Amino acid sequence: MAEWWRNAVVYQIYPRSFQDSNGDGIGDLRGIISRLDYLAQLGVNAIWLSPVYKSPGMDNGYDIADYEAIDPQYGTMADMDALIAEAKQRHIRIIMDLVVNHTSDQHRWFQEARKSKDNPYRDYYIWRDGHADGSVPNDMQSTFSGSVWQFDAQTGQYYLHLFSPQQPDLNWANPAVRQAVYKMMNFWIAKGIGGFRLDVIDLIGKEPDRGIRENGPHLHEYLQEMHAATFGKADLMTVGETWGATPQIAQLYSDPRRKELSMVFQFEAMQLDQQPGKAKWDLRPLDFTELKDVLTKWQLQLDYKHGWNSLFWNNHDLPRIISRFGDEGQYRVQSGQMFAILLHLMRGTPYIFQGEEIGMTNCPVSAITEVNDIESINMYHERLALGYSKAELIKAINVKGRDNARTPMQWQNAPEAGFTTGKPWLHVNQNYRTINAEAAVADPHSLFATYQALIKLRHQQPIITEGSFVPIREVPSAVMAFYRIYNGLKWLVVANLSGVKQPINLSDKIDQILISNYSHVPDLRHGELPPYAAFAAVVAPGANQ
Ligand code: TEU
Ligand code: CA
Repeated sequence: MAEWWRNAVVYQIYPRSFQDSNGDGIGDLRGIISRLDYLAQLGVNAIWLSPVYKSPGMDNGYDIADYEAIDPQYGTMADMDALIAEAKQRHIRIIMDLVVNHTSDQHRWFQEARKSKDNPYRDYYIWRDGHADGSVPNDMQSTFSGSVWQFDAQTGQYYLHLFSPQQPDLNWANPAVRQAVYKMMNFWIAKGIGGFRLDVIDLIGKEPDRGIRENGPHLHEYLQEMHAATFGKADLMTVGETWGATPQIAQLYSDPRRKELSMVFQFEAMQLDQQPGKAKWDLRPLDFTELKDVLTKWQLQLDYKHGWNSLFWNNHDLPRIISRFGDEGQYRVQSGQMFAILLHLMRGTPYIFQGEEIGMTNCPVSAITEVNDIESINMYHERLALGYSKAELIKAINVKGRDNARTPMQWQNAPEAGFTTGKPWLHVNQNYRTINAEAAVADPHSLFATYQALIKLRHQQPIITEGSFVPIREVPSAVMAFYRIYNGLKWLVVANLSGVKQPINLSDKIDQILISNYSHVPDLRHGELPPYAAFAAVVAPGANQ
């Protein structure tokens, strides 16, 4: 299996917050181009670009009004072509965000569809009559609060929106919708892009009349059809966003014999700090054993001959990992390095979200007026009406809100962190004076240096991509340790997930340290791992037992 993406590292850019080039306070394509050398220095192989298409911006671009046009706030199609070309010169591929579960209500298809019941585009969306008393067709709830059904007075019917009312769901059961999407995908493939990240792709097979939202009965059929009609013949990487995947489901998507996707994002570990069966806002402390068990389960249960994992801690929807599961104070760098070493030495394709490589942290707010994200704002008002207190809601937003990941990239110790010469669309985290790319790049012991080393290691050592994963069970609950084994070579990876010292007692002998976030690696037999310590080492042959 020689596909390029198996030993690639992908960097996610949230364009709005990456680099502004014209002082309007909004990141743009020219800004990204100006930072490509930084990404080349980091060593990444691909950029997953969050949406830059024409959009009214209700959900920061995840509400698309025209899939084949660039939104003027991000630049022009010529800028987009330049980005693809400039990236290619640096051996970096551009992965486009494909948001086809829904469009914007400003998309021409929807504008047509809502005109009349017999409009040719009517069936591009999902319309239902209300009950005799006028009430909604059923009680399904939107991810962004409230009913999934929005009444449209013009034709007297409801349309389905799993997200905001400005994001009507496409009707994938309609072959014309599917063909229109494939045509659009081929438009982008012809431009020389490197692949697609498929937004909430597990929802396209929804059957609202049966209450089915994810993993609908025709989902995989649609993906196989898409594969054949679009990226199947090209050398592209595809990654589906699938909140509801189990390892068995992930296998269905990523088994090359089934001709669907390269891999999926699954979020099991990302749901460990919420109360089971409740919303992400219903907080619960992380249990290290659970985190370890989930990571291990995915490594062991996906059959690598016939499937592939993605690996990530962060994205534009998630709080920053250092603030979330690590320590944003005293051990900010060490905990960030521990998460990096742990993740990048597992099997699968790793993703880095902008700012993760310099250890950016959450950015708390004190009132709802400081919040931009539609999900947080809607939840706040919904729960306020249910009797929750403002203080507990702001707390939940500070722990889990999506703006945490979306504050502007911190480039240097300069006004607005060097992100813009104007007023940024979202506040800059004031810790930019110490946490910024310029400082990180200059420091050989920085988190940036760790990411750089890990990426280089992956590119040089096939054991990281190909080696088997063997968990080590005889370690304290806050320690995760495993071997990677390949062609007679054996690596040991050890990570202290906690902020307290942990004993270690392993019988291996170390030949060579590959990477470590402390200057000394403890004695394996009777040693002690300092807070958040992590290292990888080559195990001396035959020295075990
Ligand atoms: O996210 C999918 C999704 O379900 C999110 O709403 C998720 O539940 C939530 O953000 C967790 O905090 C994708 C995109 O990544 C997200 O940015 C979009 O808002 C959403 O789809 C709609 O397109
Ligand atoms: Ca701009």
